[in-house]
Amino acid sequence: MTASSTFNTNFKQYLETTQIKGETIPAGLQELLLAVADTCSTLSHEVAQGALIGLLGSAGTGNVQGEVQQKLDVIANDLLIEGVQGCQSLAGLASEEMELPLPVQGTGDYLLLFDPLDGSSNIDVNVSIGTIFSVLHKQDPAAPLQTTDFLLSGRHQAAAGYVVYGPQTTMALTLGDGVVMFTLNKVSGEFVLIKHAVEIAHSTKEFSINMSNMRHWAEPVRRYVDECLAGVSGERDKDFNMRWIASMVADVHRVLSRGGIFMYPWDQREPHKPGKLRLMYEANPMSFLVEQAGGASTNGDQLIMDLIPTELHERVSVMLGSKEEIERLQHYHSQDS
Ligand code: AHM
Ligand code: MG
Repeated sequence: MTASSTFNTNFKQYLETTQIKGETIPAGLQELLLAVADTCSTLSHEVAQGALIGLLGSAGTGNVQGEVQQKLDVIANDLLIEGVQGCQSLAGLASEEMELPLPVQGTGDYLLLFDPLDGSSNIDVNVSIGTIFSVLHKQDPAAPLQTTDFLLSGRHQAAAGYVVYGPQTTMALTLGDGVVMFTLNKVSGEFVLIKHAVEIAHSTKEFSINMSNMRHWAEPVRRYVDECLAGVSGERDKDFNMRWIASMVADVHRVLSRGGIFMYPWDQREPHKPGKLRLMYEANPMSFLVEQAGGASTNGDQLIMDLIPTELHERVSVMLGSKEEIERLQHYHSQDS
C-alpha cells in the first residue's frame, strides 16, 4: 500500500462524513473550520518562504498585550480575518493581536478566537510556530455582537485546534468527541487525516517549562519540578527528561503526540497578573484538546475549562498534559493553600 492510499480522507471529507455524538457537523461550523484550515494552509506556505518574501523581523508595532509584533504576527492576523469574512454563521472574532472583537456577520451561531501566530520569538530562528483557534457557541445567535458575548468558559467551545508549522504542517482538532490530526499535503494544499482518537498517556517521564524562571515560581511548582529533577534519587520512582521549545503549539503538540506535561505557571515577576499565557486564545483551546485526549489542564486551583473569563485578554497560569502529573500538581497546590 502506498502512503497516498493509506491516508485518503481530506479535511473537507472528514467534516462532511463525521458524526459528533451521533450528529452531523453543522454546515456553518464546517464552513468556518474549512476557512480556518485553508488560511493556515496559505500561512504555512508564507512561513516557509521566510526571508525570501521579507517576512522576518519586527513589524515596528505593538499589540494590545504590550508586546512587540513581528511581521508574521500581523500578516497571520490579517490573513485569518480575510479568510473567515465570508462565513455566514460567524457572528464575530477576537484575536490576541487586537484590542477589541471584530464583528463579521454581527449575528450568528459562532464566535472565533485565535492566536494567529504563536511562538513569535521563534519566527526568526526557524523553529516551529503555530496558529491556535477556538470556536465558541454564541449564546444568543440573533442578538447583535457585544464583547461580553465572548466571556464564556472553555466548556462553551464548539471546536478548538491548532496548526503547527514545523517540519510538517499538522493540525490537531477537537469537536468535543476526541482529537484528530491532519497533515498538510503541500502539493495539493489540503489537510489529510493522519490520526484518530489521539490519547495522552496517563503517566509520563517528560516535563516542559522555562527553567530560567525557577527562582520566581510559587512553592508547589518548585516542589514538583525539584522532584522531577531529583528523579529516582528523590520522591519519584523515575528519572525525567525536559524539553522547552518556547512555542506553546509545538510543546503541546509533543504532549499530544507522546505524552508529557507542559507548564507556564504564575510567577513573581508580575505578581498581579495571573500568568503569562492568554486564557481565551491559548489556554482554553489547548485545554479542550488535552481533556479530549484524556489528559487534564489546571491553573493549580481549578480546571482551566471551568474558568469564567472577566475580560477578553485575560491571562492564566497553565499546567496541562498527562493526568497523573496534573493530579500531583493540583495536590501540591491544595496543600499549599
Ligand atoms: P506569543 O503568543 O506572543 O508567541 O507568546 C506565547 C509563548 C508561548 O508559545 C510559549 O509557551 C511562551 O510564550 C514562551 O515564553 P518564554 O519566551 O518566556 O519561554
Ligand atoms: Mg501565543
